[in-house]
Amino acid sequence: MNPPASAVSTATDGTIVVHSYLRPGEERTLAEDVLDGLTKPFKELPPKHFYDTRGAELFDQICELPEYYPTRAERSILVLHAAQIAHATGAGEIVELGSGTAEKTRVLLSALAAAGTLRRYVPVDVTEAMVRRCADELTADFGGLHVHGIVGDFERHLSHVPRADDEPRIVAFLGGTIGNFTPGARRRFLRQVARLLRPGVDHLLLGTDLVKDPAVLEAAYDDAAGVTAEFNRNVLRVINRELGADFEPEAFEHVAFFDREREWIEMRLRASRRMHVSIPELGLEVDFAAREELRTEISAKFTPQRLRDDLAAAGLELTQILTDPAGQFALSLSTPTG
Ligand code: AVJ
Repeated sequence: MNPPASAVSTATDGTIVVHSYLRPGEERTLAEDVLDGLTKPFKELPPKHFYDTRGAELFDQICELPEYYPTRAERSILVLHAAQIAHATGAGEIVELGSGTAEKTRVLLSALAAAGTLRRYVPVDVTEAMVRRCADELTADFGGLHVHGIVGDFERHLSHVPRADDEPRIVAFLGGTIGNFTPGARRRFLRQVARLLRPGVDHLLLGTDLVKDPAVLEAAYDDAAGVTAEFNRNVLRVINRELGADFEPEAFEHVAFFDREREWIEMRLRASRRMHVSIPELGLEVDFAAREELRTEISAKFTPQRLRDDLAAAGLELTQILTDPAGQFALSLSTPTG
């Protein structure tokens, strides 16, 4: 285990510790991913680069859209079942992967506090300001709570998650972000997550969007107000700013469709005409044919059976699956089989 690039305690009484594993300017692996993705026969970019400040704002707006049900559905499950999750797990600690504003997590923290078990929160997020802000706010709101923040990428820095104590732990991965992984990578990632958990003691709390009417799914990723389209094009603005590229974001059309074979939503950007793009920081010149598409995200949708199978392949046994009243989204609890 490498030492953190920086370790800062912000509270004098030791309730907050924040460790950063990102060197300055290395919040993401953008340059490598762009070079890799834009030189493939079918161009693609990983979705994690959507989320600069503007991208995070646009995502927050998406969560409020009438068409985008996952956030509301997941929150309703938490509101309805948090006490039961607290009871079933007896958790003293929540480790949250991609914690962001921790907005939905508060529901769970409140339930653990009410059950009298809450002790520590371990947010893992690439945005240092987010980790610090939620550490400050949550320690102010939950008396006696310790926060051990990790500024890092949950795909690369899981080994820095502190060892579990005596109390049971929940590792939470909410929002359906697991859907961004392709099936093979998804199982590999779940196996890594499973290593943070002790069999029969600790639980993974996983949010997954469910397979449903394609029209409902497609509307959620192609809203009438065009917010998702802006979110999609934002990745080109990130590349322009960070790597000096000259993409014309407006010359790319937003494309979102449900792949019925693979049962995932795919988002793409389609070049409206032939285009030449320079990316000076990479010494890279990229050509787009008219109507050529660049894949920017997959968002997999699950059936209960697929969820069970993926978890099992990662050495995790599903112990509970909770859905919202409309049956749109699932939160599951699972524990290593040992
Ligand atoms: C944050 C990955 C869960 O896949 O639904 C929302 C991102 N993309 N609208 C999702 C997203 C387009 C979102 N996740």
